[in-house]
Amino acid sequence: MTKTRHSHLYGTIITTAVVVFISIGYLLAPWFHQLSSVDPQGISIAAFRHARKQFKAPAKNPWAEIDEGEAAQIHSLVQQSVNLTDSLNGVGAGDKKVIYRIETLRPNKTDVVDYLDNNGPQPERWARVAMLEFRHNDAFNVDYMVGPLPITNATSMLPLSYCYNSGKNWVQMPLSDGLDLMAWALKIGERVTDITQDLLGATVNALDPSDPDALVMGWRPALIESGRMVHWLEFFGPGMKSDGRTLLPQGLYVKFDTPSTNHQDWVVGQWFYNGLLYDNDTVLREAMRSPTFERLNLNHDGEWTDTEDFGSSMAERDMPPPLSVQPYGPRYHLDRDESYVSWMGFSFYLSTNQATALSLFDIRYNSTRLIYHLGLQEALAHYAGTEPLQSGLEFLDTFFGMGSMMFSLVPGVDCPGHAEYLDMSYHKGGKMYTNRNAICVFEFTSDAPLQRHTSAYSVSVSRNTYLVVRSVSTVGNYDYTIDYVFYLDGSIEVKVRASGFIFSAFHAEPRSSLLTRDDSTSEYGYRIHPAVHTSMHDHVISFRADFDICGPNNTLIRTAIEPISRKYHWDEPEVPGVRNTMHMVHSAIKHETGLDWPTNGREMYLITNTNATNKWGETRGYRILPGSGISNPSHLTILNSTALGRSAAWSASDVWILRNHPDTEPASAHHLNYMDPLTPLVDFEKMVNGENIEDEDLVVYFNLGGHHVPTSQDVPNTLMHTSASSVMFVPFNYFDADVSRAVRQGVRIDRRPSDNDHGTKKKEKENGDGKEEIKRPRHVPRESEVDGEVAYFGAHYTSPLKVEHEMLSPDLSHYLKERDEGEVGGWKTVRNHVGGGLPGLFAGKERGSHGEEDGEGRERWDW
Ligand SMILES: [Cu+2]
Repeated sequence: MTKTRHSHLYGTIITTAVVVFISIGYLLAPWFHQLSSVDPQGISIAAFRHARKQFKAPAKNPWAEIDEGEAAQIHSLVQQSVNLTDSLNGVGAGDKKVIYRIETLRPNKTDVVDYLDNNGPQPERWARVAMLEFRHNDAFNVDYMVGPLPITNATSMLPLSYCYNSGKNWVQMPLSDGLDLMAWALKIGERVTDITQDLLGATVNALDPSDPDALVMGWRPALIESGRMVHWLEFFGPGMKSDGRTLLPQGLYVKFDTPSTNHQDWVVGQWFYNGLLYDNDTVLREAMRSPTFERLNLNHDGEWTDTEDFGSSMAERDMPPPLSVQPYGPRYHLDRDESYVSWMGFSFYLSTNQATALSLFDIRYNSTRLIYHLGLQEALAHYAGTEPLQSGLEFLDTFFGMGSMMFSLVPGVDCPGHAEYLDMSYHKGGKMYTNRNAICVFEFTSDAPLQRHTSAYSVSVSRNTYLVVRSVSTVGNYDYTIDYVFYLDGSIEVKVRASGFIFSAFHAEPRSSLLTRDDSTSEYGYRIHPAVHTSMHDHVISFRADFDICGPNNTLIRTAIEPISRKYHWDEPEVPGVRNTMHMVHSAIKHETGLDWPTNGREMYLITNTNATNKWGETRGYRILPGSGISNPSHLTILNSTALGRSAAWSASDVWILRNHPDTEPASAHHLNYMDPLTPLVDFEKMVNGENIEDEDLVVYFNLGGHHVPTSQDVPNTLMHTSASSVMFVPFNYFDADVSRAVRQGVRIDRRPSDNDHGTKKKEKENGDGKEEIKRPRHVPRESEVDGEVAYFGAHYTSPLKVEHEMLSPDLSHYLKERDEGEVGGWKTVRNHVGGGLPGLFAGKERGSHGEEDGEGRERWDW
């Protein structure tokens, strides 16, 4: 072997070794039995395993959630100083303050960047403390900042308002306690037992909310204004088994007016039944005595609301399905202490929040930051309908806690059997809660290849393996599965899939009439049961992406793909006039604005750094575009929603591009906007104020979701593949070429007849066929890669493996349990203590606990 040849081969081996080292995990030895300590390609499994075990984040996670020790310190500090603190009008006799939430106040971007990029000091750690403050007849949620931590003499407690563009640090709550309202509602319900028994065939049971035969009352605000709230309530049918309460509206409604938090001021308003308003229950009773009064069909719970069918059997169902396995263990690296992940060139930190669930921070590719922050902001579901409950029904789900409702995932089903899990911990009402296995991380190989090509000489195909970070937020009737997906080419996808029970409308149909189709009611949905209608609604789910493409200063380029008629001199004389063709038109967006996804994909939105070019002189950037799903993610259909007020202006467009003020405008929303829609803490509309956005730090807000018009196929549950939407960030001249080439795994198969087959190749070589030489790949596969005419790039399985049963069907008997350290082999149950669904939505719904305790042993509505 010549020196040159030797050097080349040496280089190849080094390169290949590095690539293989990165791309093959030989971990989790318990799952792997057949492999010797050194794999066939000469890579030490032990070394890889060691490296993975030793893996450490490059820095402390600056966004880590407050831990139990910190929370306890803060709690006692605030308790000591609570009477001294007064941001409002003074504490008087009978007034009260309750510590509600303690969580991390995320540090300023400038401080974090200095820490991560310039070896600057670790950013100061501060907490956000939310207090419930009761003053006379009014209730307030007041936000404070406490820091720096750990607590010393330098630690102070200050009003937190710098990150809210209202300038306030408080929200007046229209109710001091939602459970009070619910209890009152049940009392009113009991007062009309004769009416409900007659019309609905059942009664409420205020004494036993778990009574399986009792009616419950669902609720929506008709008006929220300066501490006043007007509510419409509807009776819903009994049905504890399936949790399908939202499928059981019964068509009797009552209005409540609560002008203050004082019960003495509360007034029962009109009643509504079969399209008619009744001034009070007495008037309704009188009407019911009339022989012409029409009683309507009812909805009864039954098998139809059950999500599961354990009874049916067929040969195919009784065979287990194909599943993903990971016999050598994961290939990503995870530092659990810092919630830091690295995979195939990507790295990022994870951070959780009670309202907004999971966020990713400092997303880098090959150590270069792409995105500083990527995370959920708010999830809106806005309904419409012909009856009082549905007509203005809207939910801003962070109010209920998209993070605290990240319930435990079910291994092997929510995520593949080989996934790893992280917990979600949070401090509320004086207690630390942990949702076990709330986040899963796993690699998955798609059924479809990443790349392929068949040439005359060979076929080459690469696997599409990607990394997923997943969590599910179950907010009442709906389950949102949120994925952050990383691809080998540097692409990132954010995807939301919804499942769970729809919130249905009552279909008013007299009992005397036959089941007929009524065109007038198909304006808002479709009939799915004798007295149930689906209710059209829009899901608009806001995400924030703080891009830093080759540095913080970026420009959004809008590249239009347009038809054009142009004359080209070479066309003559055959084409004497213009040629009808197309071209691109590039323009920078100069001012903050909202954009919609262009029809026919005729424009590309590119986040670029106009000062950074790739090897070819082209501006480096990432394209933002709708990804996979059922359709383009949509914005809210309703214009200037009466119900939303100013609380969710971000829902009006698909995408927003804003000048980034990461410290003073860190979010598009606040989870208490729901309670103060006219003067919200964070008013997104104010953030879009025409600032110049060329060559500035930019932030992109984009919406996922869609127009959901449920049909009979949404019963009993909406299916995820019919309700998925995603947005992708795809490198766009960011790299010099496709970077997945270096990390992907696949195979090239020589399609030419082998030497043994008629000696064709030998003849070609002998003939000195130059064309053949040029066409042949120049990479000389190592011997270990070559199996005859089959050349693998990256690793592949070389021998049979034993797959542990645990990977195929994880042991779920430990679900919601954790090992009791004091007892060998003992498991103790840990429940997700989150109040059992959606307190405040239904009175009488929950089995057991309604909500959190307020620290005085009293149950309180989960604000
Ligand atoms: Cu929906």
